[in-house]
Amino acid sequence: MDKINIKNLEIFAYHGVLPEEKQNGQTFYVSAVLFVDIEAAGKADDLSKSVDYGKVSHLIKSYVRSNIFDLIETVAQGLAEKLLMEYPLLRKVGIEIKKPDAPVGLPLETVSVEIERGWHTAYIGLGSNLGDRLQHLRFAVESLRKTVGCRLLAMSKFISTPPYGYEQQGDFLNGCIKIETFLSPGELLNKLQDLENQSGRIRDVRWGPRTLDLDILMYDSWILDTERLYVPHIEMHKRDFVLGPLSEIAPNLIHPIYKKTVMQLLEELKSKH
Ligand code: A4P
Ligand code: MG
Repeated sequence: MDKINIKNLEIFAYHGVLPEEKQNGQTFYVSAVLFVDIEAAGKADDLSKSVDYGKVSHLIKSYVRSNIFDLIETVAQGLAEKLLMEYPLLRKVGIEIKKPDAPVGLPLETVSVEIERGWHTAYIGLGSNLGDRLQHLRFAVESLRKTVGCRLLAMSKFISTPPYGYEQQGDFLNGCIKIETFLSPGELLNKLQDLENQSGRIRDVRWGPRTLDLDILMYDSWILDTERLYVPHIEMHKRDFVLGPLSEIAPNLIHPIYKKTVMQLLEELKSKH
């Protein structure tokens, strides 16, 4: 992807763990790599189709000066999030923060941190079969829409489905949404579990009744197999209540393990019934 570079912007600011760093301040050098598709701007000679590096530089300066953090890691993280939220055309941003006068007590040129953060596409499955089901699903969608670092891109219809797995329970209302997020999969799961808890969910029976269930179905085409998180969702290809709504908003999305589209997985599943 195309890039715009801002190199070694000099900013006097007050970040550091030691009290004297917060008191006296020191010079930081901030570099940013802005990943943005600039072909249209280049062809039309039109700044509104690109990201204005002048404005970005001023925003970086004001952010770095007006906050005081212990860690340059925190400065970099906050800055990356701020830029991604502020500039819709930015797909990804790289931030480097150098602190040449860091009080290390040894001769060195500089210490620095360097991070990259960007937007990812995720699909979330929603389910509820306790209480006001529609209200719970709406609450989840609206909360995610308002979450910093999440943008709602598409939403399926909500459908009523018979319980799968543990059958001694009421019908579910299911749906799914497509979001863009700069949260990592782990942070996104934290957010989803937080919303499940806010809806009053009590975890007792596995696959049992719940006010709100939010599962990460896909996260780009990443494959994750960790203690907390399995992505794509381990059961999604076996469930019509997932594939049905998903096929409505992403029929051609390819499952990175089975290498089949959502539509193909749904048709295969239907042919097994
Ligand atoms: N976890 C691992 N991978 C993921 C992921 N991709 N997304 C872990 C979300 N969580 C993931 O989940 C248990 C643990 O799974 C989490 O702590 C997380 O670290 P949970 O939500 O606490 O428990 P659960 O939902 O009872 O278990 P599970 O296995 O997630 O169940 P499912 O798959 O959510 O299925 N029938 C119909 N018709 N509609 C439904 O929506 N849902 C279920 C629950 C059963 N039957 C259903 C429906
Ligand atoms: Mg779940």
